[in-house]
Amino acid sequence: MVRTLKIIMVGPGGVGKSSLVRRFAEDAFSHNVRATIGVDVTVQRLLLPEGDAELILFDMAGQQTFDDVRMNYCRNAHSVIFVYDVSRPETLRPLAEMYRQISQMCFIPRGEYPRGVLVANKIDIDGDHSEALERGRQLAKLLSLEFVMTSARTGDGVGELFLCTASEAACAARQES
Ligand SMILES: Nc1nc2c(ncn2[C@@H]2O[C@H](COP(=O)(O)OP(=O)(O)OP(=O)(O)O)[C@@H](O)[C@H]2O)c(=O)[nH]1
Ligand SMILES: [Mg+2]
Repeated sequence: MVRTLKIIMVGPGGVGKSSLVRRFAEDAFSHNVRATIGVDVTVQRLLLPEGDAELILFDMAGQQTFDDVRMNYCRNAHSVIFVYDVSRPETLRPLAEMYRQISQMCFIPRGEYPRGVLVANKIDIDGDHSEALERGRQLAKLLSLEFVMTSARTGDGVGELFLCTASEAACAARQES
């Protein structure tokens, strides 16, 4: 049986959400990417230890506020990918508020908390990212999210990210059924 898993990706504008999806789905990367408008949906098969899964990835625009319409895309999500950019540590801060909003509108009403992954992206960019990484790790721990470091440019950590997210989503789907 193929399990359908709904995954949403959120994070501030330009942190690399769409680039991570592209690396995963097409094994490609570009420096010239348009900012997402609304939401982009990508469907991708993945083999998990427990069987075949079909991931439906909702890649949300980062530059728009989380209004009710956008929040509707989050309904019935099995897991959430929260992305920040280690070269712009200020992109971590809004994730706590996004977590709160998504929890309140989509997960708490059905008696759950969001499961998923907090992603430190752009680790290929030169510089000392130790503080940005440590703060990300701490926030992930606080929110009971997995923590994964990635580069959509080189592909580092991208396979691990989607495998980890899909496993979390499969766990949520099992509890549902
Ligand atoms: N060096 C580097 N650049 C990256 C990486 N991921 C994304 N970028 C670049 O960062 C910019 C923004 O990437 P997007 O994938 O459009 O970011 P996004 O989070 O989808 O942005 P919105 O759609 O506006 O929310 C682009 O120029 C990408 O090429 C990465 O891992 N390393
Ligand atoms: Mg995008």
